[in-house]
Amino acid sequence: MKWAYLIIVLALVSGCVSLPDVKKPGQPQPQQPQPISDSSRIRHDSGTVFVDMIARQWEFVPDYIEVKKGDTLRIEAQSVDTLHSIAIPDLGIEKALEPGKPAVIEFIADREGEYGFKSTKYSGIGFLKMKGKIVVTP
Ligand SMILES: [Cu+2]
Repeated sequence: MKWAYLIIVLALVSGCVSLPDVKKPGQPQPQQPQPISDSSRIRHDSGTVFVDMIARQWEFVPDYIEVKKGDTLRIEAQSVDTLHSIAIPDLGIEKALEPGKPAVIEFIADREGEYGFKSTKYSGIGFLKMKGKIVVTP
């Protein structure tokens, strides 16, 4: 019996097993992630548009990017929670976004139009909402 007790204690201490998180009434709820301003993550610099993008359940921030035809678009994307991806089907681009492993997408926006992007990895119930748009203006 002592051994069984010791094993349970070790499992709890090591984090293999966790006790259910008991919510006490009156305790503050955990904070939701704050929305991050889109424009703060987009920087224009002499013909290149730099985008510092995050992917999370279940959105891209920013989810709307406008560039001028001829601009170079450089997107550095990273997941802040679980496995996502960023795919731009019309451009044949797809990159997996593993947490902690940023991916870079860079291309010259040489055709006007709208290019949708999305996550193609199932990342939970809301993953179909993970969409955005790149607009290339004249
Ligand atoms: Cu996703």
